[in-house]
Amino acid sequence: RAVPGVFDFNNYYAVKYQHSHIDALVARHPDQAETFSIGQTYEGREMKVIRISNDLANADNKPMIWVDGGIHAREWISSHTVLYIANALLSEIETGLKSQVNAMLDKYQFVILPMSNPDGYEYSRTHNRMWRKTRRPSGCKYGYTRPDGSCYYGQCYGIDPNRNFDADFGKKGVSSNPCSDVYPGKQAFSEKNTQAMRDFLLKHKSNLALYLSFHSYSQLFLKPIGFDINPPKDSAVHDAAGAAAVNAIYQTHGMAYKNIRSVELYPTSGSSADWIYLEGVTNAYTIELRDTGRYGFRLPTSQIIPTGEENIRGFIALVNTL
Ligand code: ING
Ligand code: ZN
Repeated sequence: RAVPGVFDFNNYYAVKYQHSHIDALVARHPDQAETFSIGQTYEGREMKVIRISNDLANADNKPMIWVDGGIHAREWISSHTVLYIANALLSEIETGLKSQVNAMLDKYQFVILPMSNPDGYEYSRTHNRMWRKTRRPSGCKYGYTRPDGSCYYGQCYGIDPNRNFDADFGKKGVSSNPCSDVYPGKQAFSEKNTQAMRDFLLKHKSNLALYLSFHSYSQLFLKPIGFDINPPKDSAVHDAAGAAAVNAIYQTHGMAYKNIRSVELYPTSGSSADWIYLEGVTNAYTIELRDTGRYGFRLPTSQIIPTGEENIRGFIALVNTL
């Protein structure tokens, strides 16, 4: 199932290698794939997407499906699962799904961002495996800044990108301490990586059939919204979409993913899915991948392929509810 000479899904890879894999995929499928950057990060890395369509010249005639991963640095499985989905859409792998994949390509174009927080991911690879946030200096610990601007208790780094979107910004499931893992930033979209996503998604929002964001871990299909215990007006659509996805996932390897509203996990403000939902995109979801805590963020490489296998099937089932 590995991609000979190009990418095998038995390892976690550096950003550079993930990006060159996207280039290799595009080179192998010039009439079905293209790549471009939607912006740069604080440390200057590209926000590199792969766009997949069977009618690239007129791709905007089809409704768009957006998939992202890697928004949290330590959730390594998420970007690799998103790359797995991109490979499956190009029938590099999962050739048994070809007719279902091609049926999706007849209806939709796919814009895929495997690595939406590359600065944090590289920091997690090289300095602190449990890093979650971006890497921009964010303020002083507990907010204690000297008059000259220096810090009493130390400099903090990073903003939680999944608290940095403009949805009930700064209210729930956040901390005002810039050193916290859930520091949302001074204002919504303070980070270059979330700005890049905002600008691209807003430009295409009227054409967006699905927004899907992969995280880990806990095995959950998370529906809007995170900051209100009352179900939103589209909850029947959401329930059906989630049921289809978790059922297809379960059929693959017997892994149980729960279908819940994100507020039922814990209340949160500022998530990407909630923001795009409030912008009018009805189908906006987050999937928390394997596992349920045994390995947590340090999911063994032997589970990359099975996680990909169950999630391409969940993805197809989800798209078929749209
Ligand atoms: N979990 C998500 C988080 O940002 C989430 C859960 C997703 C909440 C979407 C609300 C909306 O906290 C992880 N593991 O990051
Ligand atoms: Zn996450």
